[in-house]
Amino acid sequence: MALAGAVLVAASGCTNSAFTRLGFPDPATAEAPTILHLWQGSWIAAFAVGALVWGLILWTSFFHRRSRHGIEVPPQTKYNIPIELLYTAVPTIMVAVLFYFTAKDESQLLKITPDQATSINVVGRQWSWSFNYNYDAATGVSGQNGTAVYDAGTPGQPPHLYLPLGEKVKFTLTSPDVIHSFWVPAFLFKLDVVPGRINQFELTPTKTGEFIGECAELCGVDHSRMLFWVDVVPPDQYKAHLQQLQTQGKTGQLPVGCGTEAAPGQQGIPCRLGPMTSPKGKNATGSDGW
Ligand SMILES: [Cu+2]
Repeated sequence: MALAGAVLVAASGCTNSAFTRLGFPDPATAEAPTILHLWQGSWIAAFAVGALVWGLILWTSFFHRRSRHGIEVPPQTKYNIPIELLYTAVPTIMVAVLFYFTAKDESQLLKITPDQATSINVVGRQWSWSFNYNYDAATGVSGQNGTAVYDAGTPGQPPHLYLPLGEKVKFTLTSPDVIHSFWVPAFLFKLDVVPGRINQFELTPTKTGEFIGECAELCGVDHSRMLFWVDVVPPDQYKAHLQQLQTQGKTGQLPVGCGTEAAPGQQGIPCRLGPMTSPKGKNATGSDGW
């Protein structure tokens, strides 16, 4: 319990050191602290349970060890209903508490708001990434109904995903082949990229820099090379990057992987929004306006 208390004091303070993050990277988005706190809370709960179990083990080892002289067997307890009920109730309560905090944070993190300025479609494919940036050529900024520009990588040349500092970005994840997972460790966030399904989330980068991103779902022979870079830059540099993509001729969007974009004569996998974001579902590519 003393150890649990020490962790509680150390981890719940305002400081954000490598020790109190318990192995997590320094959060680089406005949403990441929520995930960090869930992680720290889970560790505090685990340490509390661990301290209790270690205490009981030591207690029985010291105070109920076999006596040096006697060979008597201590009283054996079998079929004790109150203890059996306790064994069942306590783990159920523990799982319920962990589930409650996880579900609470998850629904907050996956909430989609209507006011984000930037919208990016991330396509995970065997074995690299495409990024379709929503982009309005007329105003030079990304917008909900503007022209899109794109960028794409290969296993040998990981692509760069540019993000504007301090601006909320909506991500739409799609896959044309198998399940991948979009993971940027510095964002403390990971979400599966599932064929036939549209997974969405939002985040607001709070630190400039170049961060590594990777696929976190075994997806085939070159899975380990399915890397990308995340460049968080000031908004004017972000705009300049999109303009640069446009001058390179990378306008329009690369295949999203589902919906109306199947090859001629083929039936595309329908795009379906998850039940969390839309109970009715949506069928056509781009119908939610990325
Ligand atoms: Cu993958």
